[in-house]
Amino acid sequence: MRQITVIEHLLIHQKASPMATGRFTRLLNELILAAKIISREVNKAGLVDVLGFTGETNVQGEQVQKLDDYANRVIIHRMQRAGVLCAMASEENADLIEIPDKFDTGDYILIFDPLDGSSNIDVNVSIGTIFSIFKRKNSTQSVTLSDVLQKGAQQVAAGYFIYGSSTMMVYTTGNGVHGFTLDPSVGEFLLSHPDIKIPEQGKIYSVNESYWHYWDEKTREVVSYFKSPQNERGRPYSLRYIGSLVADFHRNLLYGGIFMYPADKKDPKKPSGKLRLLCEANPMALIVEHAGGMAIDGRRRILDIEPQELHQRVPLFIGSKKDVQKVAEIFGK
Ligand code: AHM
Ligand code: MG
Repeated sequence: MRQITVIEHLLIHQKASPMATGRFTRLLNELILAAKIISREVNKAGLVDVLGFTGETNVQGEQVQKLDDYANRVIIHRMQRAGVLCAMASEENADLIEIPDKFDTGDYILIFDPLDGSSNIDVNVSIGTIFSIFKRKNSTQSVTLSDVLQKGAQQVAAGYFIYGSSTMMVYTTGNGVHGFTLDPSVGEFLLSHPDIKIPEQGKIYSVNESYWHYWDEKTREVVSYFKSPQNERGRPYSLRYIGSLVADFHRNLLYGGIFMYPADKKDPKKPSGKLRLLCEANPMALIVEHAGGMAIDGRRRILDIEPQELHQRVPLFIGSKKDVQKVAEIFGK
């Protein structure tokens, strides 16, 4: 069987598309290389203790960094030099990341969460890198925050890397959702899940139910629906919650189901839920919609929300179409 890499797939399937420009291919190539480096470090995470790298420096005399910080640096370092971006935004950086004058620039904007779910690293649970790509609106002036604060529907591509039992890349440029698995022996992501479609109705609900007491009545009604033997499915959905968005989303994308991170009152500083619109909700929403699913904040389509700030948080209900429609129905009553 012919093995197809991400870039080959992009070129074969999008010949007529503006995404098949050398610049976009370059962007994706650099991002993939960054993810391979992160994947290698994630896979070695457990060895740090075994090998006795307990102090500030490792045997090479290098600083031992927290993995999320490491992943952030790898992506920024590589992507600043790619010559195709005008700015980046990371979950780990408070402000826009500019491209230094000494490097070439382009019209693309990259927003990313370098290592989502990183609190799970020490217990060998899957984590991931999430990315969202826009084009700037106006290329004649210097880049500003308003170039980055575009609604999710304007994304030209989005995806994630999951560092799990294998490392996978799942992405869309608006032409289907495709999954590639890293073959460590050849060092390439090879097409393993072409044209992913999420089942129209799922069997799984994923939510941190311990926040029940911090939820409003509608949210409780939503969660009660999925647990109820009297729901439209006629039996309770199974609860699966890893606490790692990429892993929870990826499972539900393939098996069908709904992931929820509702607004809650547990932290008065974050009344709109925990997940970030730009680097978490938007890219997952683009993927789910192109796989036939839906993503809403309860009432609004995630991709239609006009962002007001870089690190804006948003309630998220995402997954199989019928399940998300049910949430919209309950919130709309
Ligand atoms: P992080 O970006 O700081 O890693 O937090 C995001 C993670 C998501 O991966 C996951 O869905 C969520 O936090 C879990 O939060 P909670 O522990 O409140 O259920
Ligand atoms: Mg995150």
